[in-house]
Amino acid sequence: MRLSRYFIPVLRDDPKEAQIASHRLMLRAGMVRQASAGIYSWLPLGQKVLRRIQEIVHQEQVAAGAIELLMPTLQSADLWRESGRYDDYGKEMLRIRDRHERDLLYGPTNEELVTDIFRQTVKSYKDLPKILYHIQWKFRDEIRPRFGVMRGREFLMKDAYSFDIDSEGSRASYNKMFVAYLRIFARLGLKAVPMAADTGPIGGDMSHEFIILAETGESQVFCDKALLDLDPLAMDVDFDGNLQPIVDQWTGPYAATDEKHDADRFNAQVPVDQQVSARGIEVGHIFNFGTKYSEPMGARVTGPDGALVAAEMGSYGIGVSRLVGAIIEASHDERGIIWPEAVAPFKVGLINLKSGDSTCDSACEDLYARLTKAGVEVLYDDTQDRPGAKFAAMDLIGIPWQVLVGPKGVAAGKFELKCRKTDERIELSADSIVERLT
Ligand code: P5A
Repeated sequence: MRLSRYFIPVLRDDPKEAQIASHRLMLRAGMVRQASAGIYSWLPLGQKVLRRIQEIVHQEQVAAGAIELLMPTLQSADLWRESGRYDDYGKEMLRIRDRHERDLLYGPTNEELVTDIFRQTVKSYKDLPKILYHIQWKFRDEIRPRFGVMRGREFLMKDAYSFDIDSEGSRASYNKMFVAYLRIFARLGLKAVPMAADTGPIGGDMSHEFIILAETGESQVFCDKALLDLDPLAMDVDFDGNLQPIVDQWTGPYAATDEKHDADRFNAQVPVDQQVSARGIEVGHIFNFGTKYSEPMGARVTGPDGALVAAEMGSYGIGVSRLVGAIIEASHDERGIIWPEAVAPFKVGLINLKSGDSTCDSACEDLYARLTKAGVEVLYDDTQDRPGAKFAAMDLIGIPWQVLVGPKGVAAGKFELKCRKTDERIELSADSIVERLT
């Protein structure tokens, strides 16, 4: 992509409304613009990152056996009356009335809707287990939307729902999502710790929040430092096998959110020098709630003995749009964002230090064409800005690799390759640069 033809409206100054780094940097790097309180337009750079995250989430959900569908954002209030949550949900639910005076709502979550789909279609235990998921916008009329996309009113969520014939099966589904979540967050370059958590309006008695430690996090959390040293991508995972040993390994050491914290147990179980007490960002939350929805909504299937039983269910959420902010909180410096390669909007930023100079232009065009042909996404700064401004913008946007092309380099046949994260720079020939980056 040529920057001159693209759309990245960067801001020179810090926006006043931004209290935390990710919010400030997302606005400054031209990733989002606020449409109204807690509601954002995703500009091209933001949308690209959002897509990258979704792609990883999709891959890992499918690998774990989940099946994608797409449910609407608007739901009928009647379904929520059946589960009893229409009144319980309170002011966070955006209620809408259509021209026929029917009550609708903008979905804050989809337990009711997916249970309705299930009860209409699945009749026998032979069709179980099933895990259905989608990535869809949600609306919660948060009283205090803040920190940009971290606590929005409209936000993108991946939500999955499991259906099993008995609690044992339901536990196995929970474990699949638990392990899939460990892998997803690790692939996104994050260290997320599963912690025992409260269930709130979703319900049930088994629940884990996946938390990233960050000073700007909204939750107070406590855990054993040992959990921070585990690497989910080093585990051998067979989603068709027994995942309990992996889950046990991750739930054995102490980890709890504020609401579930037990100071006595923490002190007894974790040596003082291993105790972590910190702020955290909740990027995922999984629940096992048995028949809380299937029973009142009549989602029953025939079991092996011919008797009708309510499906055992769980639900599993990831804050996809929140993750964009969370990744930035975990990976930035005073100059801007540092994207992990897995989610970077472009892999390479190609900076022409003298646009208009024919030798620089042709060296850049050559590199741009070769990298693009090799399937590498390049943002080519072909604008007339000063080099200083180009460096600052590229650092702000946070593309992992920068290639600097100036008259001296062209003359010597060497160009500077800079790593955004380490600031390391090396001089290489065009061939070596292409080789390194592909
Ligand atoms: C699980 C999936 C649920 O809604 N039902 C379907 C369950 N869980 S949850 O914890 O309430 O939300 C799941 C994740 O969504 C993100 N999230 C938000 N992101 C941005 N702004 C918000 N206002 C917001 N509220 C929730 C969190 O990452 C949460 O873990």
